[in-house]
Amino acid sequence: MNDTTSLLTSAERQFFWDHGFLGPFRALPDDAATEIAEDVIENVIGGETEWTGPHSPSHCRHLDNRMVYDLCAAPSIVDRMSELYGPHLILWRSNFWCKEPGGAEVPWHQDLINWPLEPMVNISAWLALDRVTKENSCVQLVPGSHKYVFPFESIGEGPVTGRVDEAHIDPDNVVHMELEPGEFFLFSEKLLHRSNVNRSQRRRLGLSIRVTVPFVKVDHDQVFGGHRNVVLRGHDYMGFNATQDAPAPVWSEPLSA
Ligand SMILES: O=C(O)CCC(=O)C(=O)O
Repeated sequence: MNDTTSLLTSAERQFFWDHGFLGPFRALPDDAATEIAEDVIENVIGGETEWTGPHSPSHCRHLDNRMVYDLCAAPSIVDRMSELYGPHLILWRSNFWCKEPGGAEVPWHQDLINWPLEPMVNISAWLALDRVTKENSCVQLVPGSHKYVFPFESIGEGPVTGRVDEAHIDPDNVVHMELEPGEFFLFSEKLLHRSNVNRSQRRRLGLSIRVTVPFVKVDHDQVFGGHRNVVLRGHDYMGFNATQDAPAPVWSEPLSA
């Protein structure tokens, strides 16, 4: 890796490998993120849609909405992912996480437990579109937990299907990932994380962006019937997954910080 053109220092790359997360970094300006948040609420997860995938309308909207795809493809995010996972990156999933005041807890979990990837290789970005603090339930995470797979209890078919018991977590080793609109952090599919009940009067909107590499086989039917990957960077040099193009552009400029 040529450090003169890298966004990440070698110390930051080492931090990611040691701790399973990295950030925050900025993907887009604060005011642009705030404007996009309203667009997402009104037109993506709140608007009319023919999208009937699971967890519709919050899940995998990069497949049918260019604005969502552009968020997933923000160079600040993809460049950093590429410095950790290489030049060929595959976008296979995305989820909006909108918590209105009073919105429910997301329990401690590791993302890998129900993901149809073989082998299990994924890097996620959690991008804040609202200001995210402890009060409105920022993501909490356990540094270093990505080195283990924890036992879990099944909790159903929601966006999170398994809960890891709090007994496995040292409360003194929990990081609260507070973010300004437009900021994101990166994390591994094995990192233990959760979020609290939203005890504030402020909404909390974020987007999780899930990215793998071409040698990982995705069981598309387990994501949903008709699911496809989108090549985010480089090319799909294996070619054994189904892919589609990104939705047609509506903006002339890529998002930048
Ligand atoms: O935003 C949340 O509350 C949970 C996020 C999460 O579990 C994830 O992005 O994997």
